[in-house]
Amino acid sequence: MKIDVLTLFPDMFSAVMSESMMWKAREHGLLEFEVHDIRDHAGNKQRKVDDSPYGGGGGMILKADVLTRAIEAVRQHDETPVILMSPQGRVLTHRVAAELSQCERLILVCGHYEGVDERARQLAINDEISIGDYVLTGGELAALVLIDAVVRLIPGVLGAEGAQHRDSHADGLLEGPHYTRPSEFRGLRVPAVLTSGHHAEVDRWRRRQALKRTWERRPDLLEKAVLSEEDRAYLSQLKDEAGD
Ligand code: 4G4
Repeated sequence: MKIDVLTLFPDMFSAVMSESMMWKAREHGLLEFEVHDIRDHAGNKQRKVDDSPYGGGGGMILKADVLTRAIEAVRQHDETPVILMSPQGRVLTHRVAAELSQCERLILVCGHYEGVDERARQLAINDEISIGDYVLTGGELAALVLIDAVVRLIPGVLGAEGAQHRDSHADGLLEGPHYTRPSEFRGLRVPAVLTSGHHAEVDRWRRRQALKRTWERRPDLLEKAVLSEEDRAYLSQLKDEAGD
C-alpha cells in the first residue's frame, strides 16, 4: 500500500511513522509512505494557504486552489481514495479500517483552521472520515490514528500469527481480560481455567468473558455482533442474574 499525506505540519508524522510496526511494514515493502507539504502549492510569494470566510464570522479557511493543486500533484488515478480527515466524515470503525486496508493507495488530506473551502471538497476529495465526535485543531492526529488502524490490518504486517483476528472489535465484541505471569499478584489469582490446559474450556471462558464485558460496557455492540445460540443463552443468564 502507498499512503500519501497532505499536511501543513509534515513534522508531525516522523515519530509515529518510524515506530516499530510502521518501520517493519515499510522495510518489508508492505507500506510506502510519503508526506507532502500543502504550503509547497501556495503559488504566491507569501506562501499564503488560508483566507477569511465569505460572509464573515472570523477564522480562516484553507484555500480551494492551493488544496486542489496539492491533491492533483500526488493523485495519479481518479479512483484513488482521497480522504479528508474531518469531524463531518463517516466514523472510523474496524469495518472502515478493514475496507481501507484492501486499497493499493490512499491519499489523506489534513485540514486546518476552521476548515477547507467547499470547492476543494467537491473537486478533489471523494471520501471524508472522522475518528470520533470531537474537534481537533488539525487533521494530522486523525490521519495518524487512521494509518495505524489500517496498516496493522495489511496482511503480513503483524507477522504470521495474524493477531488481528483476535482483536477487540474484529468480531464485533470487546475482548475479555488477559493475564501473564505470575499466577498470583498481590493476592489476585489468575482464573484457574487458564492454567488448566483444557483448550476448549479456555475458548469457552474467553468467549463468555468477551460477551460479559461487551454487555457491561458496550451493549450497543451486541445488536450487530454475530451470536450463537449458546452466546444468547449466556447473555440471558447474565441479564437474569442482574435482575432485569
Ligand atoms: C476539516 C474540517 C478531524 C478538518 C474542519 C479533523 C476532528 C477530526 C478539520 C476541521 C479535525 C475528527 C478544524 C474543525 C481539522 N477535527 N474527529 N480538525 N476543523 O476526525
